[in-house]
Amino acid sequence: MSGYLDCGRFRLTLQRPLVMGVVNVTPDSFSDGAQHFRTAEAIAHARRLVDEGADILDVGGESTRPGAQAVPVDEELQRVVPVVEALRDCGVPVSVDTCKPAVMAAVLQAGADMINDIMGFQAPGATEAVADAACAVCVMHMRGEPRTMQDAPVYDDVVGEVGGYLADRAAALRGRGVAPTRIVLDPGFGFGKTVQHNYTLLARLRELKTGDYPLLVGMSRKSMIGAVTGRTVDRRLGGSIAAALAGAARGAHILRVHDVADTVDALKVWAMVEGVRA
Ligand code: 8Y7
Repeated sequence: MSGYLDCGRFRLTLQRPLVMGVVNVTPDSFSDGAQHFRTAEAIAHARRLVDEGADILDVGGESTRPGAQAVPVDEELQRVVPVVEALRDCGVPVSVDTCKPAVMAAVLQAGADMINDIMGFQAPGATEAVADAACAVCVMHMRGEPRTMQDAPVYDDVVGEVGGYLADRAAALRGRGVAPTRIVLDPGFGFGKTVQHNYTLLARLRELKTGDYPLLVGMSRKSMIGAVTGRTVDRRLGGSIAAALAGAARGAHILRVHDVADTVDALKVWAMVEGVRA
Protein backbone atom coordinates (compact mmCIF):
# COMPACT_ATOMS: atom_id res chain seq x y z
CA MET A 1 0.00 0.00 0.00
CA SER A 2 1.30 3.37 -0.96
CA GLY A 3 -0.65 4.83 1.98
CA TYR A 4 -2.39 7.46 -0.11
CA LEU A 5 -4.86 7.89 -2.93
CA ASP A 6 -4.44 10.50 -5.64
CA CYS A 7 -7.89 11.95 -6.05
CA GLY A 8 -8.00 14.91 -8.43
CA ARG A 9 -6.95 18.03 -6.53
CA PHE A 10 -6.52 15.97 -3.34
CA ARG A 11 -4.07 13.40 -2.03
CA LEU A 12 -5.97 11.39 0.59
CA THR A 13 -4.02 9.57 3.27
CA LEU A 14 -5.28 6.08 4.02
CA GLN A 15 -4.14 5.72 7.63
CA ARG A 16 -7.73 5.50 8.85
CA PRO A 17 -10.95 4.44 7.11
CA LEU A 18 -12.45 7.31 5.13
CA VAL A 19 -16.17 7.98 4.91
CA MET A 20 -17.76 8.60 1.52
CA GLY A 21 -21.21 10.20 1.79
CA VAL A 22 -23.87 9.27 -0.76
CA VAL A 23 -25.56 12.17 -2.56
CA ASN A 24 -28.39 11.03 -4.80
CA VAL A 25 -29.66 13.55 -7.31
CA THR A 26 -33.15 12.18 -7.43
CA PRO A 27 -34.92 11.90 -10.73
CA ASP A 28 -37.71 14.19 -11.72
CA SER A 29 -39.37 13.87 -15.06
CA PHE A 30 -42.14 16.41 -14.53
CA SER A 31 -40.65 19.82 -15.15
CA ASP A 32 -37.46 21.89 -15.28
CA GLY A 33 -38.48 23.79 -12.17
CA ALA A 34 -38.66 20.58 -10.20
CA GLN A 35 -35.20 19.60 -11.42
CA HIS A 36 -33.78 22.88 -10.09
CA PHE A 37 -35.36 22.05 -6.77
CA ARG A 38 -33.80 18.57 -6.77
CA THR A 39 -30.42 20.10 -7.57
CA ALA A 40 -30.66 22.53 -4.66
CA GLU A 41 -31.75 19.74 -2.34
CA ALA A 42 -28.81 17.55 -3.36
CA ILE A 43 -26.32 20.40 -2.82
CA ALA A 44 -27.76 21.19 0.62
CA HIS A 45 -27.65 17.51 1.57
CA ALA A 46 -24.04 17.22 0.40
CA ARG A 47 -22.99 20.25 2.48
CA ARG A 48 -24.66 18.69 5.51
CA LEU A 49 -22.68 15.48 4.94
CA VAL A 50 -19.42 17.48 4.84
CA ASP A 51 -20.37 19.13 8.16
CA GLU A 52 -21.03 15.66 9.57
CA GLY A 53 -17.50 14.57 8.68
CA ALA A 54 -17.67 13.06 5.19
CA ASP A 55 -14.17 12.71 3.68
CA ILE A 56 -15.51 12.30 0.11
CA LEU A 57 -18.89 12.90 -1.56
CA ASP A 58 -20.31 10.50 -4.14
CA VAL A 59 -22.81 12.24 -6.43
CA GLY A 60 -25.07 9.97 -8.48
CA GLY A 61 -27.69 10.80 -11.07
CA GLU A 62 -28.29 7.32 -12.40
CA SER A 63 -30.37 4.86 -10.44
CA THR A 64 -28.34 1.67 -10.10
CA ARG A 65 -30.67 -0.28 -7.88
CA PRO A 66 -31.56 -3.80 -8.96
CA GLY A 67 -34.19 -3.66 -11.69
CA ALA A 68 -33.53 0.03 -12.50
CA GLN A 69 -33.87 1.38 -16.04
CA ALA A 70 -31.09 3.29 -17.79
CA VAL A 71 -31.03 7.12 -17.72
CA PRO A 72 -30.28 9.01 -20.97
CA VAL A 73 -26.94 10.88 -21.09
CA ASP A 74 -28.42 14.38 -21.32
CA GLU A 75 -30.70 13.79 -18.37
CA GLU A 76 -27.85 12.43 -16.25
CA LEU A 77 -25.75 15.47 -17.19
CA GLN A 78 -28.57 17.82 -16.18
CA ARG A 79 -28.74 16.12 -12.82
CA VAL A 80 -25.07 15.87 -11.88
CA VAL A 81 -23.13 18.70 -13.56
CA PRO A 82 -24.75 21.57 -11.59
CA VAL A 83 -24.23 19.65 -8.35
CA VAL A 84 -20.54 19.03 -9.08
CA GLU A 85 -20.04 22.71 -10.01
CA ALA A 86 -21.64 23.80 -6.74
CA LEU A 87 -19.61 21.35 -4.65
CA ARG A 88 -16.18 21.69 -6.22
CA ASP A 89 -15.10 24.08 -3.47
CA CYS A 90 -16.81 22.33 -0.55
CA GLY A 91 -13.47 21.21 0.90
CA VAL A 92 -13.62 17.49 0.17
CA PRO A 93 -13.18 15.56 -3.08
CA VAL A 94 -16.27 15.05 -5.21
CA SER A 95 -16.79 11.63 -6.77
CA VAL A 96 -19.38 10.99 -9.46
CA ASP A 97 -21.08 7.65 -9.83
CA THR A 98 -21.51 7.02 -13.55
CA CYS A 99 -20.87 4.39 -16.24
CA LYS A 100 -21.05 6.77 -19.19
CA PRO A 101 -17.85 8.12 -20.77
CA ALA A 102 -19.61 11.34 -21.87
CA VAL A 103 -20.72 11.99 -18.28
CA MET A 104 -17.22 11.19 -16.99
CA ALA A 105 -15.66 13.75 -19.34
CA ALA A 106 -18.21 16.43 -18.48
CA VAL A 107 -17.99 16.07 -14.71
CA LEU A 108 -14.18 16.01 -14.79
CA GLN A 109 -14.39 19.30 -16.67
CA ALA A 110 -16.81 20.56 -14.01
CA GLY A 111 -14.37 19.72 -11.20
CA ALA A 112 -14.99 16.13 -10.12
CA ASP A 113 -12.03 14.44 -8.38
CA MET A 114 -13.09 10.82 -8.68
CA ILE A 115 -15.14 8.62 -10.99
CA ASN A 116 -16.99 5.71 -9.43
CA ASP A 117 -18.02 3.24 -12.13
CA ILE A 118 -20.13 0.25 -11.14
CA MET A 119 -19.35 -1.19 -14.62
CA GLY A 120 -15.61 -1.09 -13.92
CA PHE A 121 -14.80 1.21 -16.89
CA GLN A 122 -15.87 -1.46 -19.37
CA ALA A 123 -18.01 0.80 -21.59
CA PRO A 124 -16.25 1.72 -24.85
CA GLY A 125 -14.32 4.94 -24.20
CA ALA A 126 -14.56 4.78 -20.40
CA THR A 127 -10.86 4.15 -19.71
CA GLU A 128 -9.93 6.85 -22.23
CA ALA A 129 -12.29 9.31 -20.53
CA VAL A 130 -10.35 9.05 -17.26
CA ALA A 131 -6.85 8.09 -18.41
CA ASP A 132 -5.36 11.56 -18.86
CA ALA A 133 -7.17 13.20 -15.96
CA ALA A 134 -5.90 13.32 -12.37
CA CYS A 135 -9.03 11.77 -10.92
CA ALA A 136 -9.20 8.69 -8.75
CA VAL A 137 -11.08 5.77 -10.32
CA CYS A 138 -13.19 3.31 -8.37
CA VAL A 139 -13.58 -0.01 -10.15
CA MET A 140 -16.56 -1.99 -8.87
CA HIS A 141 -17.45 -5.60 -9.55
CA MET A 142 -20.92 -6.33 -10.88
CA ARG A 143 -22.25 -9.61 -12.23
CA GLY A 144 -24.59 -8.88 -15.15
CA GLU A 145 -26.35 -5.51 -15.36
CA PRO A 146 -28.64 -3.68 -12.90
CA ARG A 147 -31.87 -4.77 -14.61
CA THR A 148 -31.17 -8.50 -14.31
CA MET A 149 -28.25 -8.90 -11.90
CA GLN A 150 -30.26 -10.34 -9.02
CA ASP A 151 -31.60 -13.25 -11.09
CA ALA A 152 -30.04 -16.11 -9.09
CA PRO A 153 -26.33 -15.29 -9.45
CA VAL A 154 -24.03 -18.34 -9.28
CA TYR A 155 -20.28 -18.42 -8.54
CA ASP A 156 -17.93 -21.35 -8.02
CA ASP A 157 -15.68 -19.20 -5.87
CA VAL A 158 -17.09 -15.73 -5.28
CA VAL A 159 -13.94 -14.31 -3.65
CA GLY A 160 -11.67 -15.67 -6.38
CA GLU A 161 -13.90 -14.50 -9.22
CA VAL A 162 -14.49 -11.00 -7.82
CA GLY A 163 -10.80 -10.62 -6.95
CA GLY A 164 -9.74 -11.83 -10.40
CA TYR A 165 -12.07 -9.40 -12.14
CA LEU A 166 -10.85 -6.44 -10.06
CA ALA A 167 -7.20 -7.34 -10.71
CA ASP A 168 -7.89 -7.58 -14.47
CA ARG A 169 -9.68 -4.23 -14.61
CA ALA A 170 -6.91 -2.55 -12.60
CA ALA A 171 -4.34 -3.97 -15.03
CA ALA A 172 -6.37 -2.68 -17.99
CA LEU A 173 -6.51 0.82 -16.49
CA ARG A 174 -2.78 0.81 -15.80
CA GLY A 175 -2.21 -0.33 -19.37
CA ARG A 176 -3.99 2.87 -20.46
CA GLY A 177 -1.71 4.98 -18.30
CA VAL A 178 -3.69 5.29 -15.06
CA ALA A 179 -1.22 5.52 -12.16
CA PRO A 180 -1.68 2.83 -9.48
CA THR A 181 -2.10 5.53 -6.82
CA ARG A 182 -5.35 6.60 -8.55
CA ILE A 183 -7.05 3.19 -8.44
CA VAL A 184 -9.60 1.96 -5.86
CA LEU A 185 -11.26 -1.49 -5.96
CA ASP A 186 -14.72 -2.46 -4.73
CA PRO A 187 -16.34 -5.94 -4.54
CA GLY A 188 -19.75 -4.41 -5.31
CA PHE A 189 -21.99 -5.60 -2.50
CA GLY A 190 -25.47 -6.37 -3.79
CA PHE A 191 -24.56 -6.26 -7.47
CA GLY A 192 -25.28 -9.75 -8.78
CA LYS A 193 -24.71 -11.51 -5.45
CA THR A 194 -26.86 -13.48 -3.06
CA VAL A 195 -26.97 -12.54 0.63
CA GLN A 196 -24.50 -15.35 1.34
CA HIS A 197 -22.13 -14.15 -1.41
CA ASN A 198 -22.16 -10.67 0.12
CA TYR A 199 -21.30 -11.92 3.61
CA THR A 200 -18.60 -14.24 2.25
CA LEU A 201 -17.03 -11.25 0.48
CA LEU A 202 -17.23 -9.16 3.64
CA ALA A 203 -15.81 -11.89 5.88
CA ARG A 204 -12.93 -12.51 3.45
CA LEU A 205 -12.38 -8.91 2.38
CA ARG A 206 -8.66 -9.14 3.16
CA GLU A 207 -8.24 -11.69 0.37
CA LEU A 208 -9.34 -9.05 -2.14
CA LYS A 209 -6.37 -6.91 -1.23
CA THR A 210 -4.33 -7.99 -4.19
CA GLY A 211 -1.83 -5.46 -5.44
CA ASP A 212 -1.54 -2.19 -3.63
CA TYR A 213 -5.01 -0.88 -4.20
CA PRO A 214 -7.24 0.52 -1.48
CA LEU A 215 -10.68 -1.07 -1.07
CA LEU A 216 -14.01 0.73 -1.04
CA VAL A 217 -17.09 -0.99 0.38
CA GLY A 218 -20.73 0.04 0.08
CA MET A 219 -23.21 -1.88 2.20
CA SER A 220 -25.22 1.00 3.66
CA ARG A 221 -28.97 0.23 3.83
CA LYS A 222 -28.65 -2.57 1.29
CA SER A 223 -30.78 -5.70 1.12
CA MET A 224 -27.93 -7.74 2.67
CA ILE A 225 -28.67 -5.74 5.84
CA GLY A 226 -32.44 -6.11 5.49
CA ALA A 227 -32.12 -9.85 4.90
CA VAL A 228 -30.49 -10.35 8.29
CA THR A 229 -32.36 -7.76 10.38
CA GLY A 230 -35.78 -7.99 8.76
CA ARG A 231 -35.83 -4.16 8.58
CA THR A 232 -37.12 -1.97 5.79
CA VAL A 233 -34.63 0.39 4.13
CA ASP A 234 -35.45 3.30 6.49
CA ARG A 235 -34.59 1.18 9.59
CA ARG A 236 -31.22 -0.26 8.61
CA LEU A 237 -28.85 2.14 10.40
CA GLY A 238 -27.75 -0.29 13.11
CA GLY A 239 -27.09 -3.09 10.66
CA SER A 240 -25.31 -0.72 8.28
CA ILE A 241 -23.00 0.51 11.05
CA ALA A 242 -22.14 -3.06 12.01
CA ALA A 243 -21.30 -3.86 8.38
CA ALA A 244 -19.18 -0.69 8.05
CA LEU A 245 -17.17 -1.57 11.17
CA ALA A 246 -16.73 -5.16 10.00
CA GLY A 247 -15.39 -3.76 6.73
CA ALA A 248 -13.04 -1.37 8.53
CA ALA A 249 -11.78 -4.19 10.74
CA ARG A 250 -10.96 -6.19 7.59
CA GLY A 251 -8.99 -3.42 5.97
CA ALA A 252 -11.55 -1.40 3.97
CA HIS A 253 -10.13 2.07 3.27
CA ILE A 254 -13.27 3.86 2.13
CA LEU A 255 -16.79 3.26 3.46
CA ARG A 256 -19.60 4.44 1.19
CA VAL A 257 -22.55 5.31 3.45
CA HIS A 258 -25.77 7.32 3.64
CA ASP A 259 -25.59 8.02 7.39
CA VAL A 260 -22.34 9.94 7.71
CA ALA A 261 -22.64 11.35 11.25
CA ASP A 262 -23.46 8.00 12.84
CA THR A 263 -20.78 6.16 10.87
CA VAL A 264 -18.15 8.76 11.83
CA ASP A 265 -19.11 8.31 15.52
CA ALA A 266 -18.90 4.53 15.24
CA LEU A 267 -15.48 4.76 13.58
CA LYS A 268 -14.17 7.08 16.29
CA VAL A 269 -15.07 4.57 18.98
CA TRP A 270 -13.73 1.66 16.93
CA ALA A 271 -10.49 3.55 16.30
CA MET A 272 -9.97 4.17 20.03
CA VAL A 273 -10.16 0.44 20.64
CA GLU A 274 -7.97 -0.44 17.67
CA GLY A 275 -5.45 2.28 18.39
CA VAL A 276 -5.65 3.82 14.93
CA ARG A 277 -6.32 7.49 14.39
CA ALA A 278 -9.83 8.47 13.34
C1 8Y7 B 1 -22.30 1.05 -4.66
C2 8Y7 B 1 -21.97 2.07 -5.56
C3 8Y7 B 1 -24.14 1.95 -5.35
C4 8Y7 B 1 -21.24 0.30 -4.08
C5 8Y7 B 1 -19.72 1.68 -5.35
C6 8Y7 B 1 -26.85 1.75 -3.21
C7 8Y7 B 1 -23.25 3.68 -6.95
C8 8Y7 B 1 -26.74 1.28 -4.59
N1 8Y7 B 1 -23.66 1.00 -4.53
N2 8Y7 B 1 -20.71 2.39 -5.91
N3 8Y7 B 1 -23.13 2.61 -5.99
N4 8Y7 B 1 -19.97 0.66 -4.47
N5 8Y7 B 1 -18.44 1.95 -5.66
O1 8Y7 B 1 -27.66 1.09 -2.49
O2 8Y7 B 1 -21.41 -0.64 -3.31
O3 8Y7 B 1 -26.23 2.71 -2.77
S1 8Y7 B 1 -25.82 2.34 -5.64
